[in-house]
Amino acid sequence: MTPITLSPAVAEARANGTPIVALESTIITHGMPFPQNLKVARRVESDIRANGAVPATIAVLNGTLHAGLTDDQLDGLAQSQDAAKLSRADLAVCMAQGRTGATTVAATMIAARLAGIDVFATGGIGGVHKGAGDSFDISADLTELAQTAVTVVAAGAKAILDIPKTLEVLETNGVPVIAYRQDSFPAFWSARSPLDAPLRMDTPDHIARAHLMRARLGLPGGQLIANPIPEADEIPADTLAPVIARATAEAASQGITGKAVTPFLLQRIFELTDGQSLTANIALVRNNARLGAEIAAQIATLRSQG
Ligand code: PSU
Ligand code: MN
Repeated sequence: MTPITLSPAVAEARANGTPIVALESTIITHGMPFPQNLKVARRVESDIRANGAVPATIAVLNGTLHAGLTDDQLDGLAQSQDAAKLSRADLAVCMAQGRTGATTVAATMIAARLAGIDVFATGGIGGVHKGAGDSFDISADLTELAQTAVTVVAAGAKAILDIPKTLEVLETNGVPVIAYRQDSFPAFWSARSPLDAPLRMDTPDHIARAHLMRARLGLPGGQLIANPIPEADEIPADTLAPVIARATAEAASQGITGKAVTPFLLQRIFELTDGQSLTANIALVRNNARLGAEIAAQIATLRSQG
């Protein structure tokens, strides 16, 4: 038996071919503070429903891998102080020990594939950290994109990462990086970065067709759809640059390493901007959820046409 438990709503959607969008949970436990994290998680789920798809938030609760959480489960996770951060390496260990953990982009992709879900929406992906030449800190999200066939909608990558190196690693791994309706690779809080994305698509239909074509070609990995933050919600890169520099320097001087690096930086940036970064974060996640629902709907339509 497949080791994943579908919520009744997700199971019904699977049976009927209704579009589904997977959501990660590390953004809830390690990406935003309570209670905003719970509010955003609920809001993003309702955005997906409003766009005709079923949300499937992924998490491990007491050893069980879930696709689709009840509101009580979501609430419990948002308030939990000791949920682990689960990437590819951690998933089986957490389940074997009967523990609770939130899934990163990598682990959410693994769960989505197991649950038969094609599309996953989040805020930002992990990538190659600044200083990776010394630290070797490269997120397992990048290699997951190379091997797991899920289309991931994100707002590009945060400037806490080395964006040129992140794009190089994705290229080496054969991951299509597709900017949505613009040429520039978006930089999370800013709609544009100085770099162009290698690919561009302008419609959910084309993205859905490329997703299905990869399967027909027998290509194992996913696609990264880089969806820019709406311009009204942007924070200029200049405003955040000193904040990011300070947070990165603090991480180094405090000896933060491994999987603690990204949560540390996200938390410090939230504090150093008095929560301003969160408003933009919420806007871009909701924007990604909407596009994810549109892509999932197109995939469902194309499948039903055979
Ligand atoms: N980047 C963000 N927001 C996030 C994360 C990354 O802008 O919430 C989270 C995601 O869950 C991502 C994970 O998969 O951090 C990457 O962690 P690491 O760099 O340790 O692989
Ligand atoms: Mn890392």
